[in-house]
Amino acid sequence: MSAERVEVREKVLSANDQIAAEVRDQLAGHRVFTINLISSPGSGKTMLLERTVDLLKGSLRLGVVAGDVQTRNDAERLERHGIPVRAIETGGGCHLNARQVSESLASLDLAQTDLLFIENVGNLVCPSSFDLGESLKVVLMSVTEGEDKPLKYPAAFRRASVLVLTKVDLVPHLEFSTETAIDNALSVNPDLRVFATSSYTGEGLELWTEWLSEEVSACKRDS
Ligand SMILES: Nc1nc2c(ncn2[C@@H]2O[C@H](COP(=O)(O)OP(=O)(O)O)[C@@H](O)[C@H]2O)c(=O)[nH]1
Ligand SMILES: [Mg+2]
Repeated sequence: MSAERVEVREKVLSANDQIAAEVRDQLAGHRVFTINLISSPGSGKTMLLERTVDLLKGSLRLGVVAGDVQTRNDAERLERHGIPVRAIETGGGCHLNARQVSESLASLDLAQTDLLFIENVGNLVCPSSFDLGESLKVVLMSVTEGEDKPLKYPAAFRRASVLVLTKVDLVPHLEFSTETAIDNALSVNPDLRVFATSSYTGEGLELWTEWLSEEVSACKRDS
């Protein structure tokens, strides 16, 4: 990258970081635990959210900000589950930025929200560089993507606190080693908490939603 391009990129990132810090303060003020979901397109982010919302909406007040390059499809899928959802269409952008999230939050009732999910644009590279003011990042990886994705796209795995391995129901049909995939992810980031899930069979979703509930409680206690 040329020196000029590096300078422009750094300016964009620092402007984003400033807005992200404001978003983080705003969310902390309302004690909203916020998750930024990152993965390649089709890894199962929206379906995981649909299942998660069904399991948690009786006990927690939920909200979703759903980003995509184009269409409101994901937002519409999630709205059917009876929770507040805001869609962001980036119109070509390969990631969400903090300003877009900040604008979406303006029309959400944060005082009535315990847990907010941000579904980032499907992309394993760009979203990991842009802080959105979230409490933490969760990276998803489906078993159909191959075990080496953490090695090829390390930044997303390094910056995440949690890895959700998705579509484990398909493992019997694939040449895929769950153990190797998880070892690869842990070699990039030994602190990753790992959940192996299937939104089709429900495997692993209880552990995932229990962990989310505990984090929400900790967020209320600590702030
Ligand atoms: N077999 C299987 N397919 C899944 C699972 N979760 C999602 N899918 C499928 O994967 C595709 C992409 O899912 P989607 O949630 O839209 O992914 P996103 O692009 O990351 O939001 C859809 O065809 C889903 O039916 C799963 O747990 N098992
Ligand atoms: Mg989606």
